[in-house]
Amino acid sequence: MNDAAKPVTGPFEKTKGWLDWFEGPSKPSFSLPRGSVDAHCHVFGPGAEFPYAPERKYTPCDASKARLFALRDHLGFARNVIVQATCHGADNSAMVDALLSSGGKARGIATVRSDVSDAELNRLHQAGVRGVRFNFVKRLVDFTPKEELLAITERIIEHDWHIVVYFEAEDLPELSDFLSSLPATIVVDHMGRPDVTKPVDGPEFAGFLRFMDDYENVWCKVTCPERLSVSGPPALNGEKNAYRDVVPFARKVVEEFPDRVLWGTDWPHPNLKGHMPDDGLLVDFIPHIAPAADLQDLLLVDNPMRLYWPEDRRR
Ligand code: 0GY
Repeated sequence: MNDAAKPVTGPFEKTKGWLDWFEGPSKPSFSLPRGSVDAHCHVFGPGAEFPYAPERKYTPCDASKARLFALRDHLGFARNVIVQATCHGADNSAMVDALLSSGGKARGIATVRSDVSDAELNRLHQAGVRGVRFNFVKRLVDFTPKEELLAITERIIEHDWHIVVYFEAEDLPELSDFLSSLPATIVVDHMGRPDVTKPVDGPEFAGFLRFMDDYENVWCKVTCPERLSVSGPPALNGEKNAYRDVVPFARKVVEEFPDRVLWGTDWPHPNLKGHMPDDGLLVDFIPHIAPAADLQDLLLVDNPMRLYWPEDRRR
């Protein structure tokens, strides 16, 4: 129940209308396979310790590493991939601090600039960073020229990192040549944000599927139904069959590209507007998009382990 507003510490004030993460999530009915990875989540601050970036587009409530790790254990995940949130800009301190406190159970995706030093890249790698995020969503970040993104790519490929990309569906046609030219694995956030009111077999989503089909280095996070859904129902009040309008999209990607998909909670769910999901019920979304046990194993264990912990893979 979200009855008490959660704080932001330090000299900050939450963005007006900010929805705080859900307190007391339910226990999922779906039993996650052993060794499951939450491959998309964030930490926010705490602001008093890790100040939010001056260039940020929103100010969240704090969402600490301790809360993230408690959620991991409660839901039944073994590991996390912590993605640098835009509210921290290119200061990766909060994310790195979480990685270093995780006992090896978290890897990270950083935001860096092309003038990042070798020493800093080495430090990030040692802490568990395995990729960078290129964010093209205009409401979240200022524009970064493609030359700068290429220069960053050149810096990170020697570490064998990959690139997580976040864009809106309408921007894929303009971006696809650029993204497919990058000499690294590309992981697309939230299925490229499809408009789920359009048909799953319509031209827009077909374009995304073709992009994945054409480029074997492109992976996809089948995440964020709570962000993409229009007709719900939301993962609240015991609803174990939530976000039905998103299911056909995610299920299609899982079934067509079973060894290039990842899943994550997106906790603490920045910038949601209508509701804040119960993360336990969000986990109950998984068997609707990956109904068979072999698909669940790939989505939740084998694929993220291959990308983030190749040295610990079970096979
Ligand atoms: C997400 C989604 C969002 C924000 C961020 O880094 C971020 O600020 O990722 C969003 O507002 O869509 O991927 O968690």
